[in-house]
Amino acid sequence: MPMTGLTSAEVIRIAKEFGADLAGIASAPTLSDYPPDRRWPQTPERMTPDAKSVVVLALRVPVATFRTKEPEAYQMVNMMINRRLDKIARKVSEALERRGYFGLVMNNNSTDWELKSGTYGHLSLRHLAVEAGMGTLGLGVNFMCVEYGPRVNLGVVVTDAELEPGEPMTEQLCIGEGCSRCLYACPTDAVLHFHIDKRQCSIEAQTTGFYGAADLFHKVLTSDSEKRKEILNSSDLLHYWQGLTRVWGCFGTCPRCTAVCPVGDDYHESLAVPQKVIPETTPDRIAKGEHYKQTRQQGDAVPGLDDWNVRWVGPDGYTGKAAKTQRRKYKLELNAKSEEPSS
Ligand code: B12
Ligand code: SF4
Ligand code: SF4
Repeated sequence: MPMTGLTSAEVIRIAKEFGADLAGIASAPTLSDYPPDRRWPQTPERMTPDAKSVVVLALRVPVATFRTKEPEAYQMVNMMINRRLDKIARKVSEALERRGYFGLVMNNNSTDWELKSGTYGHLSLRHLAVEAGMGTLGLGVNFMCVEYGPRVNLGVVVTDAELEPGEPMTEQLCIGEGCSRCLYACPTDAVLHFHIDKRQCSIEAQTTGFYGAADLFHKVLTSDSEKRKEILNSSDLLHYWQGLTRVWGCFGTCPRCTAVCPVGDDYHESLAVPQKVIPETTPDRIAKGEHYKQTRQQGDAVPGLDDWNVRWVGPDGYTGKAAKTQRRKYKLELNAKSEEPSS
């Protein structure tokens, strides 16, 4: 047992009191031993050699966001949630300091130029959440938990407090290739086999993100005056301006893979009906899901499920146990609600 006088349960309670929907603890040495991609290690020891534990915070994305026809609400809410996570993280950091420890709040959406040309964060928050025992990674590597499926954003506080870490789940929460709903819904075919095509995803998920902005500058610099005038009058420029001034469209602009994922109490309660049909489904996408299913059944090599990566997907595979427990809990809650006296 760690000898800190501060327990994980206390820290988790504090985080929830400050507004986190879920919280967990990961061990810094374990994170250093198991960096998600060994070529570019995203480890707490790079932040500070004194790191002992990492507090992981999660805020759910309200379901209403996935019941609108246009993605604007999701874009807005994503920005708000990440800022709210920053505030909760700061409060957790202050609470840790009051107890004699430090709490280093990390930016929850920036990337590090030193790590794979600026495509990886200083830490990989999804992997931290898995290490903290809060859930597992899905087919398109979204982090998912029993309560809200993949509809959560994450924040992080690195600390020198030695806290008991959560136990990573060994059961895969993602239903897997037999479901493939995220793959069917993805407008840019970015969902791979427990992996993601980041360039393709960015087209929809970062409409005014780095690649979009760089592309706009490139066009302006290399165009003749007529073409420049055209660019100045185009919607591209408006989007870029909105991205800069309203932090809108820079990231988190595509709700599709998260909206349709059937894992999560929130899905059963509020999304099963509106998200049942996936209009983007095509025969090609169905065939791709079927191909992934066969590949896995035959035991063929899948990089996303290799000996290293399977750790975060769930080494026991999908057994349905977590889903059954979830449905039972959901039914009990529904029954309890219906038995409540009406006022
Ligand atoms: C860069 C980034 C992106 C990039 C790249 C995503 C990525 N997978 O890395 C893009 C623009 C594509 C993106 C999109 C989205 N993102 Co984003 N993103 C980040 C960011 C800033 C860093 C991610 C990172 O460091 N990844 C680390 C690498 C190691 O992970 P990886 O590339 O997935 O590698 C693993 C697998 O792919 C697998 N693998 C499988 N096959 C192979 C093959 C090879 C050769 C290799 C090397 C690996 C590999 O192995 C690796 C280890 O497990 C984080 C914030 C943070 N600091 O964590 C947010 C973050 C991950 N994003 C988030 C969100 C909300 C999204 C979107 C849902 C937003 C949206 N809808 O518009 C989408 C979802 C797309 C998806 N299915 O992944 C949330 C996570 C929410 C969740 N529940 O998972 C985060 C944590 C932000 C936050 N604070 O909440 N994101
Ligand atoms: S965020 Fe959109 S584009 Fe990216 S993987 Fe999910 S569905 Fe595809
Ligand atoms: S939609 Fe299905 S396949 Fe995709 S992450 Fe969710 S459970 Fe897994």
